[in-house]
Amino acid sequence: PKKPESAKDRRKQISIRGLPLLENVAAVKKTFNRHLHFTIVKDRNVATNRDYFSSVAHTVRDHLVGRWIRTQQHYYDTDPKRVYYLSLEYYIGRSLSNTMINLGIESEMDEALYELGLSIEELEEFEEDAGLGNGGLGRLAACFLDSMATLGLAAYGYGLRYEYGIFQQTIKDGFQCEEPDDWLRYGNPWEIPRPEYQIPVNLYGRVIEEDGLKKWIDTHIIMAMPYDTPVPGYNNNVVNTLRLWSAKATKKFNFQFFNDGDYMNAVSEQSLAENITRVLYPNDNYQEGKELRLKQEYFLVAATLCDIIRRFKHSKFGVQDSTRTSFDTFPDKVAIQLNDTHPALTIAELMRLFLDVEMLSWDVAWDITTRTCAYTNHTLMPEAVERLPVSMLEKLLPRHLQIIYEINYRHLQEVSKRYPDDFDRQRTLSIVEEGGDKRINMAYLAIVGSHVVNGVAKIHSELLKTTLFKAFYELTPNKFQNKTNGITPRRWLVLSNPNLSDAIAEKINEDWITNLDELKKLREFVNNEAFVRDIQRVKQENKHRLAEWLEKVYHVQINPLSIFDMQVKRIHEYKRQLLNVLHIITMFNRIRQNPQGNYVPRTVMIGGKAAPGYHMAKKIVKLVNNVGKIINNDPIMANRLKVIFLENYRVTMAEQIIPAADLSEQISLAGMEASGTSNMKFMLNGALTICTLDGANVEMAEEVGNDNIFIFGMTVDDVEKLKREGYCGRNYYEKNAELKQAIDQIQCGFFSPEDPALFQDIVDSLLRNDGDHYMLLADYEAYIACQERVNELYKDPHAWTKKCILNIAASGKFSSDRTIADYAREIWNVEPTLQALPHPHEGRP
Ligand code: B1H
Ligand code: IMP
Repeated sequence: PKKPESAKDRRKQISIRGLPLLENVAAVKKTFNRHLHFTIVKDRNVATNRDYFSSVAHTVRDHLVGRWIRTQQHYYDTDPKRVYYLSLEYYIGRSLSNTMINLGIESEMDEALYELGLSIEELEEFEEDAGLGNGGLGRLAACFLDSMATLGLAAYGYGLRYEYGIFQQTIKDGFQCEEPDDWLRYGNPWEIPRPEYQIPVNLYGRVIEEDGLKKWIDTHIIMAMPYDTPVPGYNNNVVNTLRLWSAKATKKFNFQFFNDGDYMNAVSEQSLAENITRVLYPNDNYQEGKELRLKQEYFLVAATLCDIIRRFKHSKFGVQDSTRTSFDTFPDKVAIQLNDTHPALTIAELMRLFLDVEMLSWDVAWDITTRTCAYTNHTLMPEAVERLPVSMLEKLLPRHLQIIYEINYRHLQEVSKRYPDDFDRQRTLSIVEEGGDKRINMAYLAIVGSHVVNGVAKIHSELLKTTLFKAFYELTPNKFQNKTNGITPRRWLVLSNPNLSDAIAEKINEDWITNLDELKKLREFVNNEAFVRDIQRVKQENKHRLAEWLEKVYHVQINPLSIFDMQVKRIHEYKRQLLNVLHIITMFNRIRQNPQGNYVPRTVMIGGKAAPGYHMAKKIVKLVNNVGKIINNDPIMANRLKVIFLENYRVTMAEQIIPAADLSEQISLAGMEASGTSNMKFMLNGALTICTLDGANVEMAEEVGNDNIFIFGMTVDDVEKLKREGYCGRNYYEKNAELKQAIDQIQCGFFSPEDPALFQDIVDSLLRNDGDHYMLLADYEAYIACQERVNELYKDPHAWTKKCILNIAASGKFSSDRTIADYAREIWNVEPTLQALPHPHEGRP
């Protein structure tokens, strides 16, 4: 058989039809050598592979620059409505491959490096992930940036430049350890610092009144220093900007020290102010309520709004005038999207700027603010709702607290007009929560201050209306919308799975890259035996590559013919990794009980980070590792069952493993996962899904049909009903012998002989009366039965692969291009387009 083409070869074929242009290859080589010499300042005797990576990155960056400047110039000239995406997280991962793909220069780069005796695939490994996010919410923001640029929107991402991103997870003796993510250590070739555009941000101080005007005085000032990162669209010459702020002490920092002559203290204290953007909070779906976090949130909001207003005022408009003085057109020229409540102080800060700085009346200011802002909710989990102690706001942002009180006062006046004497309802609708320590409910502030509120999957958006935001829905039903999440097909298919991309392109060309609905055309080929074999071969190649890597890293023999069963996501009780473990233990016990039996072999992979302060999540990590250790060393399991904990799961690892998956585990308790997005990545890459009817799984089933997805367990209604009737985990435990055996093994230390009581708290969480909030045991039996259906189908590889093809063909809805087009038309009132800007070497438009 002929040697399989490398991943790169295949990607090359689809990213640009035809061969690399020789003059381009020559130019690339020249530029690369120039950067090695002038930028990195090394010669080839001393240059390391990391230096070569840097040189490649700078070479690629050069191709961005003209397009970037021209795009921004174009926005200035045409003054379209700007879209601002505000997020505390951007989980970007690497940028080199993605940039080359979007610019269409992959084959030239590859050829040039080959001629220089270098392998681009090897060099890519030197790029650190930009891990400025926790999980789905941050990755969604990154996919949105890609789609906004690809759809030609005049969009900007605004966020924080954390010096340390999400921690690096290492596993020591089965336990999770955290190490700081020093991602900037070797520099970041993609960012451009803009020290000349620093913006002062105020904190603390007090409010006085002068001539009827409020003044916020005696504040601490911290400078926000912008770093710009280019965001290229796919093949359209658009390059948008992601602007990340970094905290810098002011030049005059602590001048009282200077007056005392304590120069050393004054300078060393500067780093305190700079702590604001030191590190990303490592919590997913959990609100910690720390002062530093509030500072981060306000720092982002204040610097960003200052920039937005500056750009609005200076934008070219009409004929000659250079400065806008009226804010009447603000909502027509500016859309601000709040990625959850984390930047919700936007509402209060915009009001402060309009009232205290621009001197607008309250009514005008409020009208502009609400028509500009929109809020996306990403979770129903009560512990993730941001409720800021009033005492904290009073200290850090006294003027904003006043404004929030005033917003609430006027809001409640409207409420009492609508519902006179309904004091219960007035309390429910209050932004200020009384009792104990007073708090501000940031979700309520975001709703009141926005013209649209959206959830991230159909079921989630419905639940918002009937549960968390019921009273607000009844008050303003027209505000509420749904925007089902999506993923960018550039990173999650073209980049991560070149083999599959190629197989698809062979049949339906490559329009799907920017119009994912085109994948529907693959349904025509589901009975095309050659195509089925092709898809099967691609998956098998991907699995072989992963198996080799796993054996190298974990020293575990992997059966590449086994079902590659993956659950990769943050470790959280509601995501129910424990249910997966109960299935693993059940398989283990069945094989042990009857070693002669015929079993469909499986390799179960579980990966994800536990928040460092989340005790139960960390115990789950340890349990998975311990169960794996016992099973993987049991000769009876041989090549029938293996369990791998994927250490330090992150964007780059997702790209490597998802293309090799057969089975995607999406088993959260119905009603808990707002959407999920890894579910979509697996579907697009030809895995089948085992899932509950939660989040976007519901719509995936709708698109592909219930026969082509493995659905099990309670629905949201069933969960509701069971909660009402009273759930008791112990009943299920007593009634099901296999379940009882599995739990008993965990309890008695079968998987932790060195410390038999180690997992007592896990068992308690399942069996205690007030434990098991996520009703694992109620879904256990259905889950096991469903896994048996999975095995049955897997025995028929042909039937299995056909379903994979139908899944790929049905995944078009889950492109973030579709999601962004919906936001654009239904929230931002701008029109998406695939129309390219002129190439930078061509004349102006
Ligand atoms: C999601 C978060 C989140 N929802 C608080 N909420 C955080 C909440 O640091 N914090 O305080 C961080 C993250 N993350 C996820 O968003 C949902 O759980 C997923 O279901 C959803 O797919 C994703 C994107 O919408
Ligand atoms: P910003 O980065 O959005 O603030 O916009 C700055 C961009 O607008 C610059 O990169 C220029 O392309 C463009 N721009 C700003 N001021 C002028 C001007 O006075 N004349 C022409 N273009 C301008």
